[in-house]
Amino acid sequence: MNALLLDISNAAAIFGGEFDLNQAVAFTFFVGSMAMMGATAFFWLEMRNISAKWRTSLLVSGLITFIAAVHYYYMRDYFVASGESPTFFRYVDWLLTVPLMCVEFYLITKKVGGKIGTMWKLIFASVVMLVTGYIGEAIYGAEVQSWIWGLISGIAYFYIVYLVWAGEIAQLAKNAGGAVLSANKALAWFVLVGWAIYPVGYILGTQGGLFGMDMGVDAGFMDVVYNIGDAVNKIGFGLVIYALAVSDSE
Ligand SMILES: *C/C=C(C)/C=C/C=C(C)/C=C/C1=C(C)CCCC1(C)C
Repeated sequence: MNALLLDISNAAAIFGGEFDLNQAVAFTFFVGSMAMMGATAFFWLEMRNISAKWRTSLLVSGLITFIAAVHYYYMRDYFVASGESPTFFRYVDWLLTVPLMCVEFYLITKKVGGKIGTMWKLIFASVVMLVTGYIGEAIYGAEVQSWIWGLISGIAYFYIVYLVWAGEIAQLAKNAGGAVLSANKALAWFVLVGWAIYPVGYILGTQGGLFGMDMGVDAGFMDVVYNIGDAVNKIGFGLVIYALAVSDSE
């Protein structure tokens, strides 16, 4: 409750004109947590209104936002207590939620012949992307070689982009046509555009992120960008799947 009051007074301070970046950051963690919780309730409660074959997809959508809601709750506390970016928690959150987003691609194409091996390729690439990104940001962030870790991470990212835009996932969606094809298109846009904010953030916010050049962007500012990006990516992703499930349940 104290936390809530603090956030409400933060909001008042932000909208009242005395802008304070730290308060804005804490506030976006708080709103992020609430938005993810609300989305979770929505996805799970809607499971009974759609045809049985789409329920697992909606369950996973809710798991993604639920895991994020819990992490956001902790990240807000960590940030308020230490004044530092909760990089570790953010990566733990991503390490759980991004592979689940990969599972979603498998689940929507499974009904048209999608293979479990494709799911593992996506999951493996996402783990490589995140582990190398974490090493580059948290361990070598202040050093020149952080851009090399960022590059390896970026290659894994583009492999995921390839799989969903032109590779196996895209082929399956094309064969399926109709609602699955359009849902895959929308999800692929999320991966290409929505997910791109993270490498951009890495380049701007990590000291050695761009070939060793320090772009000097404030970590707090990056937190706000990530918080907005996460909400759009995780809730938006789930809503695309919800729309597919509804259109295919009629
Ligand atoms: C809900 C959270 C999501 C969708 C997080 C996605 C994160 C990424 C796509 C991160 C990618 C990175 C690179 C491609 C290079 C630099 C390091 C990362 C980890 C920021």
